[in-house]
Amino acid sequence: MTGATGVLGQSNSASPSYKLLSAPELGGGGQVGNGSDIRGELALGGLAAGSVSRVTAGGAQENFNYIGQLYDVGGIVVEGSPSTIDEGDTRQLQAVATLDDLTEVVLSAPELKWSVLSGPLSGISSSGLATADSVYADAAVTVQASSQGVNGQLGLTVRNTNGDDFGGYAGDGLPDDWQVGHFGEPPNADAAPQANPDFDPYDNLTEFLTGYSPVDAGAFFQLSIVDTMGSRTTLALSKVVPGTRYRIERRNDPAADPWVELMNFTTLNELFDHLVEDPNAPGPRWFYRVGVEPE
Ligand SMILES: [Ca+2]
Ligand SMILES: [Ca+2]
Ligand SMILES: [Ca+2]
Repeated sequence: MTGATGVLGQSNSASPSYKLLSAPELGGGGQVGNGSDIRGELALGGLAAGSVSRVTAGGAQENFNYIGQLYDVGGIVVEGSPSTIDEGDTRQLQAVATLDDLTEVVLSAPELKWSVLSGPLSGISSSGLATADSVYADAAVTVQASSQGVNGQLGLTVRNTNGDDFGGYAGDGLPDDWQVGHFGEPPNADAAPQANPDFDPYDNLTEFLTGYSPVDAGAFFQLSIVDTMGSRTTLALSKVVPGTRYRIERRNDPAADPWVELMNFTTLNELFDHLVEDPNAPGPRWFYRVGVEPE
């Protein structure tokens, strides 16, 4: 027998002036006693009603149920199903102790202590309700339940169900995992959509939409004319990526004409040096531009 025990009054049970009565009204964790000279704290509050005995004087009632069971917590198993939590959501956890007589009891506060060992949980309530933080990618967490110096642990996964909700990177139109991958966890002003920390021609949002690194001054989207034959012009887009819509526009007089859309398209695969043909370019000179937007 080691450690604290969960039953009080056992030393008094042999006294002729006391009787042990079951005490279902006590619930878990309460302080019980006979009001004068017997008093103790339950060491573990999750025992089912009726399994904790109360010492009382006089013996007005004799509803014997369980008396004087002694136990140690041999092990704790933490249960929670399913083992995934969507970010921002909650999951009810339960800690089950196996006692040294091989019975099992569900533990509860205050004898049971919850803690988050690692991972993005904002906390666990005293009743075992775990709340997941926002994440930028699926993330593992480990929770622990402790009682009487015995620990039980459980691994859970917080699922990333919203790609743009992570801390200081939330709601800015850039995927949080892309921002964390290039700029680390927030806050980082360099990660803002309109920032251009590599001082190339394009801001971060454009770099993302065109599939280029926002931290490499030598890597950025380029549009070029690779061939002209009469009114037929071939354009090259340095790279096209899935998830982005490309819009090709043309005009003749940059001072007077509006841009006219020639085509727009998306791609299923990342392609380099993607060629686009304009078969009917008018006039002695003309200009092109390409716009990008989320697909
Ligand atoms: Ca998220
Ligand atoms: Ca974001
Ligand atoms: Ca840039």
